[in-house]
Amino acid sequence: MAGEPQDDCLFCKIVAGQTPATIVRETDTTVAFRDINPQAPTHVLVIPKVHYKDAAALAAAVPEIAADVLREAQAVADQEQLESHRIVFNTGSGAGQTVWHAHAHVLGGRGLHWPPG
Ligand code: D5M
Repeated sequence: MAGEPQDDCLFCKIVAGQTPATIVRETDTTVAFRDINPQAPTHVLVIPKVHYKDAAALAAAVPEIAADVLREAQAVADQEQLESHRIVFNTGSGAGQTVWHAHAHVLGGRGLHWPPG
């Protein structure tokens, strides 16, 4: 069923506590943890606890939880005391998405160039 945990999903396993992660924040609907392959001094992922394959599917099905993810992404930036930061939802393989459970990247702690690659 839509939103239900998927057995083959790495981020569902992090939500369930079956795969370790360095969790920095958690709410009823979201988990934030450090990216295993950081691209900046601060690189945290914020995910919804429900499973949707990408940000577009999440926003369409449960916009209130998409808003929770965005609110928590900003809360991570505040908690990490980032002077400036970038919040990114890679959506689709052409945009570099590799994990098919919606997630926001929070990047900061260094200068960030625009446009990104
Ligand atoms: O981003 C997927 C991100 O997920 C990528 O930056 C690596 C990160 N990743 C993959 N496995 C893990 C674990 N186990 N812990 C923490 N972070 C992880 P995408 O936008 O899909 O390319």
